[in-house]
Order: sequence, then structure tokens, then C-alpha cells
Amino acid sequence: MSDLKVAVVGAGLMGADHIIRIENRIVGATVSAIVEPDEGRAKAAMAEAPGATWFPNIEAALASGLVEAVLIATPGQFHEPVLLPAIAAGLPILCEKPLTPDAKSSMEVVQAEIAGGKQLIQVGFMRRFDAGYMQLRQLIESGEQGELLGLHCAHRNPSVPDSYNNDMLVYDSIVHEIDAVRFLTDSPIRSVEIKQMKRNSLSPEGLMEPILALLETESGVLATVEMNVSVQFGYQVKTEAVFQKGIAEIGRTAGMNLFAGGAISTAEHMSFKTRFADAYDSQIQRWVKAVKRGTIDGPSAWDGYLAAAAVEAGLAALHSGNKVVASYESKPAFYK
Ligand code: ISE
Repeated sequence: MSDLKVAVVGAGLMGADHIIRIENRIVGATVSAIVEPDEGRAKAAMAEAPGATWFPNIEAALASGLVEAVLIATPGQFHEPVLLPAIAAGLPILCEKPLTPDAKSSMEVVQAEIAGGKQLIQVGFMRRFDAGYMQLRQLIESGEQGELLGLHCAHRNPSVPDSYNNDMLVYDSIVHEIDAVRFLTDSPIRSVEIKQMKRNSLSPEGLMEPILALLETESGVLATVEMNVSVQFGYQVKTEAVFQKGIAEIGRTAGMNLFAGGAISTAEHMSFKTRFADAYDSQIQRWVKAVKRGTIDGPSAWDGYLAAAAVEAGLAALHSGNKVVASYESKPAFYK
């Protein structure tokens, strides 16, 4: 079977990483098009994918006949204008998280997909492909340690780009825990409450963080989330699960222990690109295989909508300081 011709939309941090991944590690796919309005970025990306053609917008790429599938890696607020024409063209899509930043636009995307009559969209919640998260989900499902009582999640970034704002703490970052907690517990988020921790004076001006979010699932599990984007020392995503009979921990960085200078040290990740490299590889490889079978293999547009609706509750909680209950449309038969 010939290689799947993928258009990568957005050649920023994540898009560039996916281009390198598809060209070097993924079997059965090639980057045939790079959609990027910024010429400098496009040129840098083309150097990694010599067979690709550069297009300044999605419409031109779709009209070229060079595209069989679309990978959207622009920031969340730019997803919908790419999703809608790609759906109209009937092409399979892997859309980086969040599907869109709010529930209304996510629902519009869901409705466009339903109108097209075929599930085309997979959302890039890559943590579902991480070995630790998959193992923890199995442990919870098995009931081996008794019932799951609660989760403690820590989501720490060394720093964030200048474009990062306060609301992104929820729609760009905690959105991962919103999906992961649902994935682990198999239950939607019922409510969100957010408290400010003591502000880190090293945080960029205007950012009020770290914050502590309390996610409650419909099944009654409470998850605490420390969202902290100015920790300086590294990139850390850890979860501790509290069961009736035991505790499970995932996400502790492993690797070489260095005993030197009177200390023991292990290198910490500095970016999600390395922390989740294996998860991204597995996500994209499984997506490529699924596309060839005419299906998806991962979170759907409906999962993207549910996350967006919980994010909306999270933003209201962040702005008001109150506990906010999420509200969801009922699940269309199309996704059952
Ligand atoms: C970024 O967009 C990601 O998706 C990372 O996984 C997350 O750790 C970071 O906070 C986000 O800004």
C-alpha cells in the first residue's frame, strides 16, 4: 500500500515535531503538504520534508489533489477554519487538542462531521497513548486495588511562551487532565473548582498561577490538579491514584542515575516533546493505520466536545472562584 499523503497544518513547535516524526519514524505515511502562512517557518519545515509542497492556506492545499489526510497542529483558536473545509472535502483528520477552545464551536464541528455521514476526526489527546496512563486505566478497570477513590495530578511546565495567557491554564493545559481523568475513570467531569495557589513571582506578568483545580467526575471521583507553568526546573506530568487498598503512581521520570558531587541525579524532561514522545509516535502510527482502514483509533470529535464543555465550566470556575457544574448536550446516536 502506498504512503498516506498527509498535509500538516501549522509548522510551529508541535507541527514541526510531527513533520519530523512522520518523515522519520512513522511507517506508511509521508508529509505531502505543509500549510503555513509564515514563510520562514514553512521553509524550515520543508527542510525536514523535502517531498512536501508549501501552501499558505488549507483551501489551496485541498484543491491541489496532493492531500489524503490532514494533521492540524495550529493553536486551538485556529482549528475550526481548517476543520470545516477538511470535513467538507471528506478527508480524515487528526486535530491537536483542544478540538476548539469552546463548547459552541466544538459542537459546530461535531454537527459538520455528522452531516458528512462519516467519523473523520480524531483529537490529539496523546496522553491516552502514554504507557503509564494506559497501565493505570487497566489497573482501575481491574478493581485489583479496590475502588478508585481519588487522583492527584501534577502538570508542570518549566515556562510558557509569550502568547500564553491566563485562560490557557484551563483551555490549553488543564484540558489534558480533563480528558485524562475522564479516560482513566470512564466518567465525564461533573464540576470544576479552581483556587489560586500563592503566586510565583517568576511567572510572566499577568499570569496568576500556579492554580489548583478540583475536578469531580460524575462517578464521584475527585481529582486535584496542580497546574503550574513556571516551575523552571523541568517538564513534569505525574498522577497518583488513591485506591481502597493501595496507591499507584505514574509519570515519575526514569533513566540514568548519576552519583556525583555528593548527590544522586536523574535528568528531567524539559518539554512535552520528549516527555510524551512515545505517546505521540504511537498516536500518529495508530491513526495512520486506522485511516487506511477507513476509521479512527483514538478520541473522537465527541470526546473533543465533552472536553470543551468541561473547559467552559473550568473557565467560569477560574473567573468566579466558584464551583461550576459542567453542562453537556446529549450524545448523538452517530457516536454510539
Ligand atoms: C501545551 O499546549 C501542551 O499541550 C502541553 O502538553 C502542556 O503541558 C502545556 O501546558 C500546553 O501549553
